[in-house]
Amino acid sequence: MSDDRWEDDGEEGDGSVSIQTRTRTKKPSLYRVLILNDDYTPMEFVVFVLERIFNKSRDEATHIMLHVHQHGVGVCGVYTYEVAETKVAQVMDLARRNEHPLQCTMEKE
Ligand code: TYC
Repeated sequence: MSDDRWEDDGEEGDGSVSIQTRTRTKKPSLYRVLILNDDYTPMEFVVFVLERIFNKSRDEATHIMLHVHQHGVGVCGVYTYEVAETKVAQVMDLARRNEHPLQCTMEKE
């Protein structure tokens, strides 16, 4: 058995000693979630999205929004695949429902 939670000296209780194996856990790959600039989405809506979906403070959200407005693209956060995918879908859904062309994508870090 390989379970990293307990120390195991290999003693089986009957005097025999098992061969130790260790299964190393792999760190998951991380993905950047990016928002893209456009000419139509209101700045206030982008700030709202960053607060609501990415848990940013108003100051952080404003900073990221202005960065995207000036440079064309910016990082909202870095997450595991499933979390990043969910956040992209949430942003796209919120944008679509509010009829804004805001675009959000993800890329491997
Ligand atoms: N460029 C938009 C405007 O001037 C604001 C904006 C910022 C839109 C960031 C999208 O990801 C974005 N209203």
